[in-house]
Amino acid sequence: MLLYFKPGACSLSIRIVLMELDLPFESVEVDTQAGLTLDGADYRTINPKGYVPALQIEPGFVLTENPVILQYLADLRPQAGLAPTAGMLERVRLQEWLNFTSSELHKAFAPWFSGRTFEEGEQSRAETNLARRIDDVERGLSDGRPFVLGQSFTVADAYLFVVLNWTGFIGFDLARWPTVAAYVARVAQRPVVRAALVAEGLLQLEAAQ
Ligand SMILES: N[C@@H](CCC(=O)N[C@@H](CS)C(=O)NCC(=O)O)C(=O)O
Repeated sequence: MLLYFKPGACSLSIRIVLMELDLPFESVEVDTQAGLTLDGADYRTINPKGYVPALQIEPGFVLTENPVILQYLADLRPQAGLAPTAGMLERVRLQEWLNFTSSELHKAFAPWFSGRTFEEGEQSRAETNLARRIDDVERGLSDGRPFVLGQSFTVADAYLFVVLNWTGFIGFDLARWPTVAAYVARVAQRPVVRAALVAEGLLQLEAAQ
């Protein structure tokens, strides 16, 4: 498989899951602004939508959309337990978290990643909206569960962690949400997550050991 990614972007969750599942893959970095892969290909010929992630499953078959790729991968190795079995209520709960992360939390970061500077009042509106979505995560984890579905790490945690980790990039302090802050720290300690961060140049190798 071939992963098209941008360091630290939501495509990092696909890398984490590929590595958690020990699936062989290669990766190609994409400059989404320029619409080019780092090896010089026109990225729109690979993913006409222009964003990452894209995962080439086999020659001629490219899958896009983070929540879909994550579930596809989890279902390749069901024994790893990264997603409950399709058809079970717990699987629907996983999809609920994936959709929330994608359409609510991820998109709440969009104002910081738009490439333009904030206009008057815009940043505080964006911060209020982001805080509301982080409130939702705090509430979802408030019974003390270590991961979103309970005791074990799933693909929903890979995606949620990557998105929450952007708070560090934009300087948004998680101190108001102690459960969320502890969750991010917990997932960041997973050896595979640390290795994935190293692979994308987001963590020094020595710090990961
Ligand atoms: N709906 C898409 C959203 C993907 C997305 O927002 N990708 C961002 C990085 S996290 C991106 O490539 N942005 C660059 C761009 O849109 O040019 C998915 O779930 O995969």
